[in-house]
Amino acid sequence: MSRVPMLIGNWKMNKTLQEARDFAQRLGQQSMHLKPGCEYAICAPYTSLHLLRVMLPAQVQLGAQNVYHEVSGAYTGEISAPMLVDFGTKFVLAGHSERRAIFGESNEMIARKVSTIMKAGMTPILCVGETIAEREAGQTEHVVKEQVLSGLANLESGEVETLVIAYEPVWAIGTGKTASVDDAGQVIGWIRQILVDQFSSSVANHVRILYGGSVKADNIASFVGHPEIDGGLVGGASLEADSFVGMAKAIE
Ligand code: G2H
Repeated sequence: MSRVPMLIGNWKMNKTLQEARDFAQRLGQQSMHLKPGCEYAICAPYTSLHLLRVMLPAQVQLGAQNVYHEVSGAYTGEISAPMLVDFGTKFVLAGHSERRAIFGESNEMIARKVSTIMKAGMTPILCVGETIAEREAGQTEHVVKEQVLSGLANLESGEVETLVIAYEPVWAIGTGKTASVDDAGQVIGWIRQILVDQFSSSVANHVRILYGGSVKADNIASFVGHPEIDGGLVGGASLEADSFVGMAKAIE
């Protein structure tokens, strides 16, 4: 089946309000390049969500980078799913390797976030990927399988088919190194097979699986050209509107 491709920006901990405003204005000036055949979103810091909701071109949806699994209460510093829904947030990242490595998020915590996001009516983008040590030890398939299955453990199959998975090999994130298209396609093929085995072919065929890791305007077309790869989750190259548009043009 043909899945709608996606271009998702992950701003990480970047941009003041003024910088976010400048981005949105510049993107708005070039919004004619954002085509209906592709889905676009920016996963921004919480502090920019309101501004982006008002200023982003209508084709670009709003995403967040994290959420807490409780709805409200004494959880100082956290943000809940209903709060994100209030902002018009459509996508939320879960399990990004920086959250796993820097903030100690376990597969179990990530599974709770994934179901919280889904139950709130938003779409989780479950991020998975191996470290260089795991790759060199031949553990990529095993690590990714565990991350996928545990991340989806609290979902029904009807919920699984609406979600997005991003395969981001840790060694390719922000390093300028990318996986080869064939390597990324192979791992994404494994992920789809995991979904077939655990759920069904129909479910697996609906799930969009993105590649992430040093994606930019001059390499995104080759990734999206691979039949298994449904788009890109992009950090550094999503920070400038011209670069975001360059990627949008490349995957038209
Ligand atoms: C991976 C990616 C976005 P970058 O973290 O999630 O970032 O494109 O900068 O490697």
